[in-house]
Amino acid sequence: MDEEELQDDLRLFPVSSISSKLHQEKPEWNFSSWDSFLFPCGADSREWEYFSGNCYYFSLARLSWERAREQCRERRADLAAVGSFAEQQFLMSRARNERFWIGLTDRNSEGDWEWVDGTDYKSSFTFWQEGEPNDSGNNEDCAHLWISGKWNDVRCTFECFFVCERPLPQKSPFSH
Ligand SMILES: [Ca+2]
Ligand SMILES: [Ca+2]
Repeated sequence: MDEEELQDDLRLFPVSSISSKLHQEKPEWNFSSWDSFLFPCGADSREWEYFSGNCYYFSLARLSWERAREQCRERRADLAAVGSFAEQQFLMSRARNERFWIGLTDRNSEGDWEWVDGTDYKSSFTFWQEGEPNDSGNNEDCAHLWISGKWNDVRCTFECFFVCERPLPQKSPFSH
């Protein structure tokens, strides 16, 4: 509504009537609703960040890829699967050139990269650093974000930060 319409509304509905109207609607717009609106990933877990239908957790601790994945699963999530450049941009804006594990590995079969969420690797977005993945020392099977957010493979026992991802909770007003 523009300013003129707003003025009209204020004339039609004196403040007292608006305030009583708000009061009546309280059950619909209670604190819990506002929390879901302001914190779609959960008001009680504000370390989770929302982006495009998913919630992301950026770890403060460094762990091996396997331990990192366990930590994500304990949070009802999994290591992040990067499905688009938009998602990549979001992740790199937070990773800030630090190493963060993502849910991409070729542990099962050398050179056959697999996303933990089942996304088909061969037909999907990739963002490897130039010259990577290089399986250095024949022992690099887990992928992480690095300089400028580009991906590198490193040994899975290396300890670095990690990013978990989970779909937005169903109860949120943003989900359909
Ligand atoms: Ca490898
Ligand atoms: Ca490498």
